[in-house]
Amino acid sequence: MRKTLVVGNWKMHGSRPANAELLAGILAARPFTADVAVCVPFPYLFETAATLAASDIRWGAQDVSAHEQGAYTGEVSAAMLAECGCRYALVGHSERRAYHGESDQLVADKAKALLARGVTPIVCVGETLAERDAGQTEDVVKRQLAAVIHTLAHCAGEIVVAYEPVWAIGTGRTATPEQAQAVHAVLRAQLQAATGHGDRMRILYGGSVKPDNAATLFAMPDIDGGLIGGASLKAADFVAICRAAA
Ligand code: G2H
Repeated sequence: MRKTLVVGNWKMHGSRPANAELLAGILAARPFTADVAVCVPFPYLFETAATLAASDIRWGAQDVSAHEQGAYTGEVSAAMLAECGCRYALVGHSERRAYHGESDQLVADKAKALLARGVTPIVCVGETLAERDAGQTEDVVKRQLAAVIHTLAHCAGEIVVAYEPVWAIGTGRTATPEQAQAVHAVLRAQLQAATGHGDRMRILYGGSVKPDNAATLFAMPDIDGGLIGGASLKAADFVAICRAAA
């Protein structure tokens, strides 16, 4: 009942020639049974849109401002992302939380700004290694998600959640399917209790997903796809992950 979603997060990688090659490789591999999208750096959004517009591959951004418009130098608004045809935007990626001091509330406000413009937020949550070792995983991810649920209480529209344990990001160390499933089940129960339709909301796993571990992760009952960083930069790897979705 929940269609698998695989999203590439290019982070701060790419160039016009490299992007063209990567997108051509993805397009050539269609059709996919999963929904597929790529979240690209802002300057590449329009060109990505032009490349993908005639296909069923969607595109999105990696961040957004919580403000609607105004004197916010360097920021990009949700309305601008909508103009670029973005279907998705990431909010609260751990690299934004860690390097840019983003709070739970700011992440929630960004998600709200996106929904107001018809862009689906992919809300990232996840614990650090120290938090996991201290037995705080559940408390941390529930706190992060609670801010979003509270802020979006009366907003209509789809949200996607991505569980990304910080200790598994770009480290080559993936959460086991069982570790990830346990957290996903907690998040789904929280979504269900708050909205009544958590069973219809997609919860992605992110953190060193590769072609050789994607299928076992996606087979878990509450893992509805993946947010893919490093392995989304090579068409063959990303395509293999997209195909791992049953
Ligand atoms: C987690 C993930 C994508 P990677 O940040 O968001 O990156 O797959 O490189 O761990």
